[in-house]
Amino acid sequence: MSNESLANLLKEDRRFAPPAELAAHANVKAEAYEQAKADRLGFWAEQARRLTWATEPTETLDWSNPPFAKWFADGKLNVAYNCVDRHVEAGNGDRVAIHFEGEPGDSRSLTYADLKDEVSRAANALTELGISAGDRVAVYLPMIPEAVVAMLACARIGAAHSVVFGGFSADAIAARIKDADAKLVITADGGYRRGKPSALKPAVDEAVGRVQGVGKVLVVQRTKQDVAWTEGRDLWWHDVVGKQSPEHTPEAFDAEQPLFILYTSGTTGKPKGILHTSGGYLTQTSYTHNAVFDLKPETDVYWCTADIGWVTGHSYITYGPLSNGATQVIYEGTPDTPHQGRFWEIVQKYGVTILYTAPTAIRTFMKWGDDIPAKFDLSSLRVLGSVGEPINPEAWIWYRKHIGADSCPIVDTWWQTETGAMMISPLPGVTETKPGSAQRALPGIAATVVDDEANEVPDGGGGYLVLTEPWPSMLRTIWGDDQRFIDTYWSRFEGKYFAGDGAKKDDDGDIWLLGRVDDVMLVSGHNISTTEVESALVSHPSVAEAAVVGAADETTGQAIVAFVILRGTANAEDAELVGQLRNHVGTTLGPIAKPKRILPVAELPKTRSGKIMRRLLRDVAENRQLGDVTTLTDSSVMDLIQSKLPAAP
Ligand code: 6R9
Repeated sequence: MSNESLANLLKEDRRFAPPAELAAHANVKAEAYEQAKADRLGFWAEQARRLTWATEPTETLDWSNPPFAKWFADGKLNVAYNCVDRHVEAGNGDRVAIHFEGEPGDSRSLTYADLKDEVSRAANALTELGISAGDRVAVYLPMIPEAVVAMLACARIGAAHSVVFGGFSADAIAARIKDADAKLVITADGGYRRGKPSALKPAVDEAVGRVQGVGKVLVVQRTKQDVAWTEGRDLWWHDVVGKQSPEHTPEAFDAEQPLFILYTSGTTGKPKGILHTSGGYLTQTSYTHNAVFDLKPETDVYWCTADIGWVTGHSYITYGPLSNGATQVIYEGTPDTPHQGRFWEIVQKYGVTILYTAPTAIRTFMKWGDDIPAKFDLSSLRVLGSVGEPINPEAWIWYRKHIGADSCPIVDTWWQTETGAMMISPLPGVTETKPGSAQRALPGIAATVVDDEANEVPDGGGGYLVLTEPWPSMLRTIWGDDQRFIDTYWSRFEGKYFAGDGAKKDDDGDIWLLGRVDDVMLVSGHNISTTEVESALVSHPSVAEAAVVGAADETTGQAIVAFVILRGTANAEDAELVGQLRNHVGTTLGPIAKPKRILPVAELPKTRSGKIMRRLLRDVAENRQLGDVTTLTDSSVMDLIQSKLPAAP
């Protein structure tokens, strides 16, 4: 972004009060903000008591060597004990921890007692395979209960896991194994995706062949497809884990014991290994999961549709929900297999009460049509969550109306791999929500928006999102690269964490996220957010999804180019419609935001976590060779887009 602060174009006046019944019994009330503000560290020390510690911490934050934080450093705990054993000891062993729904329709439920046995067996197996505290284990699995068991087994013995999205290439796996120096890989023969078995082990075989140091590969049998087998290296999970004792004594580790490394791609250079540790991370994932979803573990059925390979799966499938003793659904497959109502069928089947999904999924459901969710009983739902990208106001309204019976509060949760847990979000029993805004920092969190000179912008202004105080689940460093940690996050504005997102404050001081700073467009000297133009396009009845980029332009510096997916009956060849869309953006946001070109496409390039990869669209719009496509869900999408394009003027 240049010196001009981000223009504030979108006006959104719709407001939704929390349902009275929910507000009356909410886990967290409005006072929490004031209490946490009055004594921030005291607030987090109190939240740490949600956990069971082998040695209670007396210290809260050690910030003597910023930006390297230590939280609860003299405390000791076992993360897996907190997620499993203590619920069994409290008499809740019969409560279902995981309702697993496989894509082909197979299902099984694991109680907390079952999970304790499984995690203990897996922990014993890891020990037998020579893994000990401080080692790293790579995990490359489909969305099956063993993914959660593997993560918890690592945590239980003090080893750090590094989960790699199932479906990432051998290159990506090899780079991650190498960077973290993993000694063991846990994978599966395959998983089910889009109605058929999809192999996982070949990519691991290729990756392990290329790097040093991986002694064993532990293989879960999921699809029973044929696999190549390296004797002496490959072991079946059911053989090795199956024969172990279900007894395992959890050892207490320091609060700062590494828990996991998770790689984020970033825009350039090699992926960053984001390091999270134990006590602070679990405190904040547990607190936010309880507060933001108003979780009632005795009665709620929670479902987060994320993949375990994304931070959302780590914090809001494994650690947050299980530390809170929640009952949750895990679904293996895609939302359109075997039919486009699969998600709603699952909500109906298990009586899901809390649903946490991504804007990309919501926009897809909008495109498929209102009639699909209408066929199912969704009346169990009471709180809806969104994560991963800014949610366009129209998608927010659709989610509330067609999924949430026009009454469920929506919590739009802003956070990152680096933050470890939610940072900015409404509270369902407190906040009067605004479609498209994540609104305000959670209790105990300090976030604001600053301009180029690090000055806080006034209400109504736009700029960069920063976090101004350390928080318990913050990344501790980039694995093996402290300098890159400092340079990337702590050097842009002195003493503040730079999130890399553009944001604005509205007249009430509420925060609206406007997309990655790298994506902000500079048109005739005005900084314009991709998010606002996309939201304006999505608010037109003919548009289901939109991705907007700035392409080099001789006259205006950059020109706005929009790629749109049209809804059901709209015709992509209709030149008049394209004119209408341009005018619609003009009247919604102002003439400066009118796209120069609008290109109807069938699909948009997305990462495995559902984020639109605007970088690739910019390459297309500027007639350049495509950059790195390895994190795309489906790389054929780009061929499709390029083949449909008229030659650039
Ligand atoms: C949890 C996660 C982080 C980036 C983040 C921002 C975008 C996530 C958002 C959101 C607006 C939200 N993002 N949630 N933008 N509103 N509610 O997504 O982590 O994969 O590391 O991505 O995602 O741009 O900086 P991660």
